[in-house]
Amino acid sequence: MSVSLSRYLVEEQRAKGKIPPELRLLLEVVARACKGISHSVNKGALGGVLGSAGSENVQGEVQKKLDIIANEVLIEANEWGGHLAAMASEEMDSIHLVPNRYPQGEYLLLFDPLDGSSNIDVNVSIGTIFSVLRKPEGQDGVSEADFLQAGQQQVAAGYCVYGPQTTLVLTVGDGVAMFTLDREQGSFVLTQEKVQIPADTKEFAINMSNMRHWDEPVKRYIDECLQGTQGPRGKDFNMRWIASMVADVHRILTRGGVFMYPWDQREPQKPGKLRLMYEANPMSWLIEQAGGAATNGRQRILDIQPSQLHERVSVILGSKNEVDRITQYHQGASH
Ligand code: P6P
Repeated sequence: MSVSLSRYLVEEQRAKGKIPPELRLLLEVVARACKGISHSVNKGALGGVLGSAGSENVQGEVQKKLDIIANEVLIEANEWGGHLAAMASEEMDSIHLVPNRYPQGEYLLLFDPLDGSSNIDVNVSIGTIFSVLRKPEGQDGVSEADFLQAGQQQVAAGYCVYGPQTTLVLTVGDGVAMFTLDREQGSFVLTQEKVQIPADTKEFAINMSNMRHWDEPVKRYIDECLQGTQGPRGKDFNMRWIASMVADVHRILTRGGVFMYPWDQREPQKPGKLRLMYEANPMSWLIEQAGGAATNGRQRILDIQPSQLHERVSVILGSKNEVDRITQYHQGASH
């Protein structure tokens, strides 16, 4: 008997008391929005959704048509439910308040509506990343400052990867569960739960073209991996880099590995490329819930107290023993 996402969430709410009804509703709505995004992504050129939209986002990056479509699908799906107070998106400069004509809820939803955009036009896996926080108690209205909570405050986090399968991966603090979209039924079906990442790995994911710009600890770690059985690690390593965080993280949740997008000297004033609130935090919670680790080289990503909605962070996440080793190499290093 297959278990649907709805049934999984009802069990998490009713049998385990892990989530309240409003959070269950929110997650069902987000999943439905991801189904809609998957439909648009899968149409590709046939749907006239490829290519650039001719605009830039808050990061100064060229927006793809699908970036904007995915953002609009998530906004429209979540405005009317009464479970949210506001939303924040990589594609929007400031937060999006739920319009007054709808009831206000107690949750804040943050998302990267379509991560990995450079892969859209070349038919490589992309995905939606989302994070849920509670709106601080005892205040009317909501402001950007209410979103600036450390990742350990999340009450739900997940992503939907649009690849050969459309798979929703979710945690509400009770382990990690994976749901594959059954297109005939139009529903997400539980295909894995209690996901566990091996503590050791032979696979690293990093963009090697940036090697000359890395800090010493990262150069040391990758150099040791490349030395293979001849070097201090005593084993050969494999490399993957899909340039789509959702796809790289999905591989790591499925078979282990370590993912790195570290600070580098190209833009030294930026702590990293990836965004803390709606990329690193949700992915870090998923990884930790699956027994892995996630740091910025010096501290646990989920402990970082954000100061800006779109702030960036250095990301090292995946198999615990590798992340611990890389973090150790950073202790006492210069930068
Ligand atoms: P690079 C996609 O644009 C993204 O934000 C992540 O999904 C991905 O891991 C990274 O950037 C890829 O960056 O510099 O290798 O193109």
